[in-house]
Amino acid sequence: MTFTRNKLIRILTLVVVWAVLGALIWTHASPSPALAQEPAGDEPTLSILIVPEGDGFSIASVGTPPVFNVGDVFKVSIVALGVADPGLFGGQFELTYDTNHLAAVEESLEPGAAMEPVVVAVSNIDSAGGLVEYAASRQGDLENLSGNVVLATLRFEAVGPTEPPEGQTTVIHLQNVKLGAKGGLEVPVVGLVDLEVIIRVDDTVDDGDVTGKVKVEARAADNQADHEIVAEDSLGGLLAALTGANGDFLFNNVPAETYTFTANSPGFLSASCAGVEHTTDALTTLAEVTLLAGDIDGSSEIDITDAVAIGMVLGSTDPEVADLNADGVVDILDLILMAANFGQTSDVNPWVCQLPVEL
Ligand SMILES: [Ca+2]
Ligand SMILES: [Ca+2]
Repeated sequence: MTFTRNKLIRILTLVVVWAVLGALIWTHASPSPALAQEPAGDEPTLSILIVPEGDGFSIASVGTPPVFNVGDVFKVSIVALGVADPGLFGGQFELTYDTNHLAAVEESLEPGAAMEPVVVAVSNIDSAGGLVEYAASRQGDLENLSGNVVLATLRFEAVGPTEPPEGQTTVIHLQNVKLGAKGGLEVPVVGLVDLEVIIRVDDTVDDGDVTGKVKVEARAADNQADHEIVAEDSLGGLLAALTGANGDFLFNNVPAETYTFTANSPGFLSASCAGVEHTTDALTTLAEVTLLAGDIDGSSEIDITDAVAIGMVLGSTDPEVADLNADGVVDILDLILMAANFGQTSDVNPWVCQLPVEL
């Protein structure tokens, strides 16, 4: 069966969270290296928990640590568990995470509902450094909160696998925690419980392909081999493909991403198409493009430099980039092809690879 896939929120059932919660409470009451000290009295434990959201369910496997697939997005709560009298009015914490495996989702850091109305003093996500900073207090003449208090929630995307080796985890780590009650009284915290998750590459579903056609001016329909198409994803990853004799190309098993496709062929003006969303299991078909003749030096503009480059090899019967029409000689016909496009640039000649959908 097919689950709704990437970019959708991946969910645990309430049952799972209660299992995790139960395990934490059990841990709290048992000798465990997870806690630096035994609970003494009524001090709360600050924990990072995965929370259920929506009605979907597609976590790769249930258990501790939870397992996600690359591309999954999951929500966590930072929860003060077992807050007793006098209660809690505000808190600050930092989270660190490994950016090789996880990305905090921009704008997703929010106060817990019970904290409202709330004054948020610090709410930062440092995506490059893998750091989240948060500090917030309830606002006005309100009561302290007790029990299990959600300070804040936040979404993470699983961006890189932790396996192999099997069972290897990545940690979302709590640090610099301070909780307080009304009147500015510090609430001691007895233990900080990090969240470990496993991230896998989901190899149960084939990625979809990307196909299309690239041609160049002045050459026969069956003489369009070896034009290069480069696909660059949003993180700078590159894929490349070459055209066959009729200009058709195929990228096999392309990860779901947003790509910029650029078509190149020596002597011709390159053309790019940005913002192409490729979904995992679908075939993406790009509209055909014909590259303009004359950019001999590959500078993305056709200008006097290209004219000079043709002039320097005029009459040559050696294989030359300047033999634009591929008839085996560089001559006036190639110069005419180039001159007709004089002044054109890649910027003003994009590859319009996604045509509007006709209704
Ligand atoms: Ca040029
Ligand atoms: Ca020629």
